[in-house]
Amino acid sequence: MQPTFTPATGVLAQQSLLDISRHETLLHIRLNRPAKRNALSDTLIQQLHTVFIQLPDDIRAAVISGEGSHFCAGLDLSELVERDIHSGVLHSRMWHAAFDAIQFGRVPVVAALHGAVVGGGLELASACHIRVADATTYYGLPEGQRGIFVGGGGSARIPRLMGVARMTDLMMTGRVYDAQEGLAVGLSQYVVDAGQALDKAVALAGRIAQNAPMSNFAVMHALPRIADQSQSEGLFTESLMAAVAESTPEAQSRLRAFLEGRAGKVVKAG
Ligand code: 1HE
Repeated sequence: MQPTFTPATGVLAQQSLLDISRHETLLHIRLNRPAKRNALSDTLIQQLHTVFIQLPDDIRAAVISGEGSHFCAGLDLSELVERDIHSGVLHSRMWHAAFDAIQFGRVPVVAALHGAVVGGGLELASACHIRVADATTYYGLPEGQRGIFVGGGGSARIPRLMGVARMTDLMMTGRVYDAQEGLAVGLSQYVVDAGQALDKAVALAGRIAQNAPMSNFAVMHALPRIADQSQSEGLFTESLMAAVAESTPEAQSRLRAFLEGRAGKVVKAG
C-alpha cells in the first residue's frame, strides 16, 4: 500500500512529459509518454535533467517509474534520422549529463521497472541506484538490430552490473532477459509480483530516506569511484570518506543513540 503522493509544484510541475508527485521527503518521477512507450525524446531527456538538478532541498530519495504497459522503449527512434556526426556526439553527451545528474546527484534513486526496459530505457535504469523489477519486466539492447550503439552511458554502466560478455551477447544476438534472468545477472536487485514494483520501490525509497544524507552520499559517490580505482587508491579514498561521514553531527548522534539503547538493532529478514 503506497502513501498518498501529491502533485509537485513549481519547476517540477512544468515538465510536461513527466508526472511528478511527492510524499514527505520522497519524489516520484513517472515517465509519462505511454502512447510512445515512454520513448526518450530529447525533450524527455532534458526534462529528466532539469528535475535532477533542481530537486527541492527537502527531498531525500526519488523513485522513477513508467506510465502504461512498459517502463521505457529507449531512444525515440523517430528523432534519430539524419543526425550528423557532431550533433550525434552532442546528443550522446546530453544523455550523459542527464543520467550523471541521476547517478551522481544528491539523492538515491530507485527505479520501478515493468514491461520493456530496452535500449536507452536500460541505460536510464542503470543510472539509478536500486532497481526493482516486477515479473513482467524484460531487458534488451536492440541497438545492434537498429544499426546504432549505446549512447546514454550504457557501455560504462551496464557492464558494471552484468559484465561485458553478457552485454555483448544482448547487443550482438538480440537476446532478451526476463525478470528472473535480470535478477540473476545483477540488472535488478529485487523482483516482485506483476504490478508491485512501484509499491516496493516506494517502500525502499522510504527506508533509504531515513539514512543520514552523508551516508547515502558516500554510497552513491564513493562506492562506484572506489570500484574504478586500484585497491591502494580505493582504500585511501575509503579512509577519507569514512572519516568525513563519521565526523558529521548526525553520525555522532546516531552512534550515541545506539549506545544508549535508543536505536534499532540489525534484525534477520522474514
Ligand atoms: C517508439 C519507440 C521508440 C515504441 N522510438 N517510437 N528502442 C527500440 O528499438 C525498441 C522499439 N520498440 C519496441 O520494440 C516496442 O515498441 C516495445 C516492445 C517497446 C513495445 O511494444 P508495443 O507492442 O507495446 O508497442 P508498439 O505498438 O510497438 O508501439 C506503440 C507506439 O510507440 C508506436 O507508435 P504509433 O504512432 O505507431 O502508435 C511505436 O512506433 C512507438 N514507439 N518504441 C519511437 N523507441 C542514447 S542511445 C539509446 C539507443 C536505444 O535506445 S536503441 C533502442 C531503441
